[in-house]
Amino acid sequence: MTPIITAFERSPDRGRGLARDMRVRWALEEVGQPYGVRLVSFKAMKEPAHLALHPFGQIPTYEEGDLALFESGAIVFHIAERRWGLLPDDANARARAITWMFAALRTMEPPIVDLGNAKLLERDETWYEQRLPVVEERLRKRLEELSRRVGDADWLDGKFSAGDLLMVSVLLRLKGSGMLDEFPNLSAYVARGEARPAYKRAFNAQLAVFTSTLTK
Ligand code: GTB
Repeated sequence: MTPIITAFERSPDRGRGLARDMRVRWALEEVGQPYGVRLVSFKAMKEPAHLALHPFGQIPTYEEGDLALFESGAIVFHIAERRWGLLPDDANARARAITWMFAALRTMEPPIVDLGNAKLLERDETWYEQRLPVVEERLRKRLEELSRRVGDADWLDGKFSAGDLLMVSVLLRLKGSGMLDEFPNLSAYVARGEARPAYKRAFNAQLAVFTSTLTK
């Protein structure tokens, strides 16, 4: 059965691949699983049909037969569990890869989202100039720690895994902020992720959605 995911009808990132359907598309491409996409408007996301799939009225969702999932991390994990290519067979290596999935989503993504939100939503606040360096410093500390661990390795723990897929996905949101450039090994790590054929296919697919909306 071909899984169906949801994505923004008009992504606010203008096709830069920063919305969270991108990581699900990438995972599906890595394992060679064809998929369909249902595009949803901001209005439709808050209506009962979509809320039945996603209690918080967001994208992405994932439907496969009578299974419906939400949360990009859970969806990537499901894909990685069901199909070969994103999690090692060895039990300990698999547990470590899953640990990196959590690290990406729970340790790295929150300060990255905080920085984006501060710049996007808090610019006009009187306390913005005081808060921004605090948010940046908190994130910089995490990046330093991650950079130290990655060192000159290609991937987080041996072969590319779902942990790398999620880590690269969350770090990509820093492109253009200048913060990733402070850590050349992390920039190179992200570039290695972007160079993967599966990443490129996923990126082009979500970009095609944006470019098609330009001609409508
Ligand atoms: N924890 C959930 C998950 O990982 O799946 C979070 C899902 C989520 O945040 N979805 C966002 C959404 O549906 C889209 S990805 N937002 C609509 C809403 O909440 O009403 C977040 C996102 C949006 C836009 C950009 N951008 O423009 O750069 C980047 C990321």
